[in-house]
Amino acid sequence: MAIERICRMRGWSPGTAKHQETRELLLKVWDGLRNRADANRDGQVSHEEWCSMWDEYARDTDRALEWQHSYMNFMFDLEDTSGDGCIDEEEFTTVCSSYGISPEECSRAFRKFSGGDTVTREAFEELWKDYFASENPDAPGNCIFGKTSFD
Ligand SMILES: [Ca+2]
Repeated sequence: MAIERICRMRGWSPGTAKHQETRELLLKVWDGLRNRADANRDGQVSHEEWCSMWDEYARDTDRALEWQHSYMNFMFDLEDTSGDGCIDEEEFTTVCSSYGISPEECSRAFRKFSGGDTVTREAFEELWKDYFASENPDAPGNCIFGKTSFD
């Protein structure tokens, strides 16, 4: 479902190279996730398994698993729709509002984590670590998926 939704949003039709690439990458992410997180091997990742996996990541963000790194790069490339190596506010709002978050909230989120500038891959990586690892509820990285409040 994620593959189809993402490809539809970006206009990548089945059979195109981008569609194929996205499919392969997301399946790799899913395999990596399942190998690491599905502790009881039932083919599903439970809420508990998901949290325990990211908790382990949070204890040492420099030792991210390969799929976690691929996932981070994938999200960056997804949001950098122009492909110029920076995410700007318009790109971010377009992509995140397609998940059902209001464009206003997306803009607020972007301004909070970007400090008003565009976001490079290096900066995104630091924000990503914050999102999963920071104990600070006000860490800018908490907004990288477009939400600004978490209740
Ligand atoms: Ca861009």
